[in-house]
Parts: sequence; structure tokens; C-alpha cells
Amino acid sequence: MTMHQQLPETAGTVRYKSVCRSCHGGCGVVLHVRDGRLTRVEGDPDSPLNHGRLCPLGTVTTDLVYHPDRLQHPLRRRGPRGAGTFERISWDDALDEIAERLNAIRKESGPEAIALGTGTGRHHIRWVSRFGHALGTPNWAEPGFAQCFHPRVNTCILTFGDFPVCDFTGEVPPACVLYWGHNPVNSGPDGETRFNVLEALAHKPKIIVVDPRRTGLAEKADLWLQVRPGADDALALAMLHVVIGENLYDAPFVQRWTHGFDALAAHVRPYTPEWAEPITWVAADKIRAAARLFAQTRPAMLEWGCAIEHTPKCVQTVRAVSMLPALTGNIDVPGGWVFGMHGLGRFPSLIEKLTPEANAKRLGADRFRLLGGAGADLPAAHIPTLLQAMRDGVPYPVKAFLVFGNNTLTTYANSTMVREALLRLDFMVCADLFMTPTAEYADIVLPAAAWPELDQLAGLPTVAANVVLAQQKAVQVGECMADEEIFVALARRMGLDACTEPVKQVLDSQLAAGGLGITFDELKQQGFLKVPFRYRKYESDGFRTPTGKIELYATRFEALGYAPLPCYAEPPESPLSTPEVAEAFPLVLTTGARIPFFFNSEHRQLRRLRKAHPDPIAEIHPDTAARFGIAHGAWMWIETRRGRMRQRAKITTGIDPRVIHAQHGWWFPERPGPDYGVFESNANLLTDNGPPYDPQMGTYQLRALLCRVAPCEDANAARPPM
Ligand SMILES: Nc1nc2c(c(=O)[nH]1)N[C@H]1C(S)=C(S)[C@@H](COP(=O)(O)OP(=O)(O)OC[C@H]3O[C@@H](n4cnc5c(=O)[nH]c(N)nc54)[C@H](O)[C@@H]3O)O[C@H]1N2
Ligand SMILES: Nc1nc2c(c(=O)[nH]1)N[C@H]1C(S)=C(S)[C@@H](COP(=O)(O)OP(=O)(O)OC[C@H]3O[C@@H](n4cnc5c(=O)[nH]c(N)nc54)[C@H](O)[C@@H]3O)O[C@H]1N2
Ligand code: SF4
Ligand SMILES: [Mo]
Repeated sequence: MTMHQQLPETAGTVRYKSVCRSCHGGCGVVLHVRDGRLTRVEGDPDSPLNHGRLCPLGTVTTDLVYHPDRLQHPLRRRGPRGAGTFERISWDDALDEIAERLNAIRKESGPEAIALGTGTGRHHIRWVSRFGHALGTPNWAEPGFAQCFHPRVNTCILTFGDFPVCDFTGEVPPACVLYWGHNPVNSGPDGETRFNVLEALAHKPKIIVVDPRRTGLAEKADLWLQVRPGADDALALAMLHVVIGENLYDAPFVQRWTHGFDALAAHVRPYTPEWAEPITWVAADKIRAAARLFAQTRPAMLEWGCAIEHTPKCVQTVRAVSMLPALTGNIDVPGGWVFGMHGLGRFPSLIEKLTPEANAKRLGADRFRLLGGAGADLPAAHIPTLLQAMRDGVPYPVKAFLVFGNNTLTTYANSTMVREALLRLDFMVCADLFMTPTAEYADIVLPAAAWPELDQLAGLPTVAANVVLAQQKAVQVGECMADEEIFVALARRMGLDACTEPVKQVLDSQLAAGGLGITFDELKQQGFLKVPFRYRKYESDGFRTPTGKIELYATRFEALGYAPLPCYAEPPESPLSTPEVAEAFPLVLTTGARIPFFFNSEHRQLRRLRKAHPDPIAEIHPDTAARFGIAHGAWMWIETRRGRMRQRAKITTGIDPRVIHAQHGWWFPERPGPDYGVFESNANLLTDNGPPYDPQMGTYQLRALLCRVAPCEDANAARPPM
């Protein structure tokens, strides 16, 4: 494998330009390598995405790369699944065994009996489906396809013909930002880094925050709407009512460039702020004020996050919220919501390798057509249906699961069922940086390369690809291999007729398809390329929808049998929909608000980060804490109808007395395996993966659940308060 020196060598240190992927990624970096070892990672001052800065995760990259617990060799399990005993094997043995087992399963049960799983926004995410398609299975899954980001992407493609992103790298800053279920100062979606968000904030825009918690942004906001978790659809519909009812919309834009305005206007007439107040817990006056402020301040942008995608009415909520920038003409304008230049061509997903019969077997595709069927951008399987196929063999058995960068036991809803499903598999492979509670269930564990150890392309923001960056291999750790290389090696061993070409050939083909006139090797020399940008592209090109306009009334939804106008639905479990459950579980639970120190279930091994945040923390209002006997810093049980787990209580007035917030992704790498405490503080012991699902995408419920709390006496005796 070749490595490439990009910048002049100084005093024995070689420097490589690359892109950090410790979160969804985006920050340009310079990797310093001395004697084959990564010694330092600094922010690339030239990068338009971070201007030389790094967050806490990026800062500790060398700790990640050289952590003593890194998996460095392939392992084979000895003894029963989940027993936690492994032996070292060679790559040759590992690949041979995997190829042999997969070919046998493919022959006996059909390729659809092999499923693939991957994690959020990984560099190799599209390679997982590519390999799956090459071996003939339609069953690949990623936790984000039904409950994070992709509902926004698929819904927008059907509504706008493309996916809009915030214009952070242009000349004009936003005059108003609406942060809806999103806290990008801590999180940041793909390529929209917190640094650009902070830069926009430095221009002092008007700020509206829709969040049940008083975040740092909520503290700064002109208006903070402290919505009840899971009531976002009602709030959005009421804001649309105000924007339309008070004639605050951009009439010329709406008339020329939207389809179905009259139908929408009639549809939202009943959704008054007074109607929404008892549902959303937001005062009617505040709803009116927010709608007016957003509509009357230009340019304005919508910064939305996964919080609106974590309930079974995800897609219609996304639709309703997305109409605010559309009606106010903030589309493809400087400082508003813009469409990308698509500097990277379409990824060669090899989906054409799937026959119509194979496509029809995609689990859940018949029901969730925006996830796995005709309305999907890149069709994926429905996770709860997949787990059922593994555990119960219905509608047909799934016998093998290849997990490339997903901590299934912590991040899928209903960890208890996930465990039952994994235990029933005939064959499981897990590629990861570390041994995780999930990898412990595998037959073969593969050591994956971390981001400074591999070549890849990133087009950021994701989907828009206004900046194209080269991620490059600067070091080699143990026998770790990039996921992409593993897929190529496996495809060759299995004798597949696709996915066998070298990785670099695919990277070059993506660049060629994007029309940038540059090869991967050339891109590495400069680190990144900013694609020349154009606003108001619709004036010459129209919108890529059946009507050529923004479809407020969505004709493709209608054609797929879904509601063409966004509607309101109560979460399946809530004080309003199930008051009888609320008697025993009187509090509304939300989970997973991001913190800067960890990425989902990752990074708990990294001492410098863990020191800043040693324990899982749940937020509770002082009145509620007093009512249930909870002390600040003490462990408390949080319990739903599905199970209970414990986190330390943070008593704060920043949360409604009727709401609890629990962190997600917790396990304890320092504890003994095979469980590493994954059944102690894991929010997904509380969540639900049963029906009802979002009718369009099959989304299950990670937030807006009913819970109760109690002091956790045993844990408090064993471990002193914070
Ligand atoms: N209750 C609750 N649950 C949630 C959420 C929530 O808010 N609340 N959020 C949901 C959301 S939005 C998402 S996207 C999912 C995220 O779920 P996951 O994608 O599972 O999240 P991670 O923990 O980030 O990553 C999983 C694994 O990838 C490994 N990894 C990192 N880099 C690489 C690599 O390059 N190659 C390989 N092979 N492995 C790698 C890490 O070590 C880690 O073990 O969680 C979901 N789960
Ligand atoms: N450092 C770091 N960065 C990350 C991640 C990480 O784990 N760590 N995870 C990555 C992933 S996978 C994702 S999807 C993104 C997620 O990042 P964001 O999209 O920003 O989502 P969250 O931080 O989960 O939630 C944002 C806000 O929504 C609020 N919220 C909770 N429930 C509701 C609700 O029902 N309605 C509304 N309106 N708001 C609600 C929370 O209080 C929180 O402040 O971040 C990514 N970046
Ligand atoms: S924000 Fe993401 S890409 Fe930037 S330094 Fe942090 S982890 Fe890396
Ligand atoms: Mo996510």
C-alpha cells in the first residue's frame, strides 16, 4: 500500500492533508507523521469547513489511533456466541472462512439470508450496500436510514428535487436561523461543522430555537420554544398557519415556484396556535412570534436535526418543517437554504446487480417505500423487520450478519431484542476499531483502519458536495485494514463478478462522474476542492420534481400512496394518546442529545475525553427530582414499559418538569466483557422498535416515550456522587 507525502518534509516529519472523520466529518486536517507514526493532528487553516480549528474529538486523534485496546489482528471466536473468548488468526484464514461461510449460506438459503449493517455517516457507508448488491442481497441497514438524516434527504428529494443545506460557506451570513431539534454547536451534520455555525452566529442573526432543553443556543435565542418532545409536527403546522394566514409568505416566489399552495392553505387553516398550545406546551403567542420573526427576517435558514426523525411520524414532520423556508422564499439564495453543486458523481452502488426478484425481497420494502422501495434514494432494509427475520425466521430467515462499524447493541432501539436476534445467527462478522459489546457476539472480528489509516473521498456537506476532500492514508496500525479494502478482498475470495476493482479506481470514477477534471492522486496534493457555486439554480433548471416546482402538495407521495400534505399525529405513547400508561409512567422521555466528548457509542475508552465526562447523565427538573426523591449527582433509575436503566441525575431548570432527558450510546469499555456494562445505562433498553412505524420510512421510536424515575440505592451506595 502506498502512502503519499503532500507537504514539504521538515526535520523528519512528513505532513499529509486529510479530512477528520471522528464525527460525520468535515474538518480539514494536517497529519504529522514521524518514523511512520502519527505524532500530531492539526486543523488545516486553509479548509473552508473549519479554518484550522478542531473539536475535542479531533484533538485526541492520536489517542484513538494508538489506543492499547485497538483491534490489530483478525480474531475468531472460540466457544459459544457471546462467551467472550477469541483467538488470533491471519487475514488469509479470516477471509477464507468468511468467504466459505457466506458462499455456503448463499447457496443454501439465497443471498437475502445474508444481511449487512453499518454505522452512521461512515466513510465506507456506501461500500456496505455496494458489497451487498454485488453478492446479491438487498438487505443492508444503517441506523440513520429510517431515523436520522435520510428521512430528511428522501423527503426533500421528493419535495424539492434535491436536498437543501445551510449556506455557511458563501459571502452572505444568515439574518435569522431557526434551530429545530438540532444543536450543531455540539453535533453538526455531515460537513456542516460547528465552526461554520459559530461563524454565522458571530454575525448576530436572530435566533429561534425549538428544543425541550435549554441549550446554549436556547440561552442566546431571541425566541426559545420549549416544545414537548414529539410535538414538532403540531408546532410546524401552527407556524405554517400563521405564515399563510397573516400573508407573511413570499407571494411571487410561492406563485411561480411552488405547487399546491391553495391546498396547503386550506389544509393548515384549522391548525391555529391556540389549537397547538395544549399539544406542544408552547404558548400560542410565542408560536405566532416565531412564525413572524422567521418569515420577516431575510435571509433565513433552517438548521434541523435528528430530533424530529426519532418518532413514528418522522417524515410528515420533516415535510411540515421544510415548508417554512420554502414559503418564505429562502431557497437557493445567499445566506439561506441552498442546493449543492454535487462535486462528487453518483456512487457506483451496483444496485443494478439486484434482480427485480432480489429487490422485492428487501425486508420492509413493501411497506416502507421511502426507505426500501420506489421512493428511496438508496434503498435499505427496515431494521425491526430485519431483526425479526434473524430472531424468528419470518418472513424468511436471515442467517448471517456482517457488521461494519455499528454498535448494534447500543444504538438500535430495543437492545433486549437486538441481543436475542444476534444470538440466533448462524454466522456473524464484525469489523470495528475496538472490541465492543456487539463485536463480542461475532464469529470473526476484523480490525478496521481508523480514518488516518485509509484513502477515501468526502463530498461535503453530504449530498450537496460543495467541497470535495481527499482523506488519505498516512499511517498503518497493526494489521488493520480499511473497510473498503476488506470488501474488495472478500469479493475476490468469494468469486463475485463485481466489487473486485481496486478502491482507487472507484474513487477516480466518482471524481470523473462529478466532472471536476481531477484524479484522486491530484486531489490529495491539494487536500480539497471547492466547487464553483451558483445560487438560484432553479431559475434555469427548475426543480427536479414531476411539476418542476417545490411540491407543497407532494405528487410523488400521492403516487406512492402516502399523504400528500403533512398531517399531525400524536406519538404512540404520550400523555395525550395513552393517558392510562401515563398514570404509571408520568414523565416524557427524550434521549440522545449530543455532547461534544463522544460520538454516539464511541470514545468512552479515550481517557482525556472520559475524564471530562465520566458517567452517563440524565437531566431532571428540580421539582420532579424533589417529587421522586432524586439527589443531584446520584444514580437514578429511568424506566419505561420495556425496561429500566440507570444514569446519574443532573438537576436543572433547563428542562420542563414533565420531561426527562437521558444520554444514549453508553457502555463501559473498562469493565469486563463480554457485556462491558451495556445493559446498565443504555438508553435503548427503554426504547421501542415495535409498531406503529412511520408509514413512509418505517421509523421507530427513540424519543418521546413515557417513563418514570426512582433513586437507585445500590449504585449510590457503591459509587459516590459526582
Ligand atoms: N436512544 C437513542 N438511540 C440512538 C440515538 C438517539 O438519539 N437515542 N441516535 C441514533 C442515531 S441518530 C444514529 S445515527 C445511531 C448511530 O449508531 P452507530 O452508527 O452504531 O454509532 P457509533 O457508535 O458512532 O458507531 C458504531 C461503531 O463504529 C465503529 N467505527 C468507527 N469508525 C469505524 C470505521 O472506520 N470502520 C469500522 N468498521 N468501524 C468503525 C465504532 O468503534 C463503533 O463501535 O444511533 C442511534 N441510536
Ligand atoms: N460530538 C458529537 N457529534 C455528533 C454525534 C455525537 O454523538 N457526538 N452524533 C452524530 C449524529 S449520528 C447525529 S444524528 C447528529 C445529531 O445531532 P443533532 O441533530 O443536533 O441532534 P441531537 O443533539 O440528538 O438533538 C438536538 C436537540 O434536540 C433536542 N430534542 C430532543 N427531543 C426533541 C424533540 O422531540 N423535539 C425537538 N424539537 N427537539 C428535541 C435535544 O434536546 C437537543 O438539544 O450529531 C452527529 N454529531
Ligand atoms: S467536528 Fe468532527 S470533523 Fe471536526 S474535528 Fe471534530 S470530530 Fe473531527
Ligand atoms: Mo445520527
